[in-house]
Amino acid sequence: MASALKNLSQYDEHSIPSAEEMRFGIVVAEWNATITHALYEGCYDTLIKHGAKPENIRTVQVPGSFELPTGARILNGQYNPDAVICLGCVIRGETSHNEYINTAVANGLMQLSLVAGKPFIFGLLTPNDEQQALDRAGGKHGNKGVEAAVTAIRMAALKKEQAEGKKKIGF
Ligand code: RBF
Repeated sequence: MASALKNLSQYDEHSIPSAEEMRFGIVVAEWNATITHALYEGCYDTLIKHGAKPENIRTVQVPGSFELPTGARILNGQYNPDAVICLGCVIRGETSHNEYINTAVANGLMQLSLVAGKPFIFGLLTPNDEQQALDRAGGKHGNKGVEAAVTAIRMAALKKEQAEGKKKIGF
């Protein structure tokens, strides 16, 4: 029940700013490709749905999720998008490798966000098993790639609004 309320893939489309003038970078991890490609599809389609132009979306692939922050930094340096979206899936195993990778990615993306002053979106699934991943990559819990795209648009719009001196308050 509670998780149904947290399915942010269902959102008010009219409340999302237009992405027409925005440029996006997407970084996708190749590990667990069935999952990450589904995240990518949801993410890309959502950006396009909200007005982003295909020529303003640049995608790179990295081997695993651990490489997402480095891929994001390279893409940001070369393309300078309004937001970078990172998509990956680290499935819990018998050892604690997942904790190291997940923490490194979270810290890396937060550092990049704060240093660059722009959004680096954490679109990393951290499931206990493959079914939990499938449930969040177009299954019963929506598609976290869609949510990553919506967050990227909203944060890029926030930055543009502030740069233009526009005040926007209210929830
Ligand atoms: N990368 C992922 O994106 N998802 C995984 O589930 C995943 N599991 C891994 C498990 C182990 C034991 C190791 C060593 C790596 C794993 N990786 C995974 C790859 C990791 O993100 C990275 O590409 C490599 O560690 C090379 O830096």
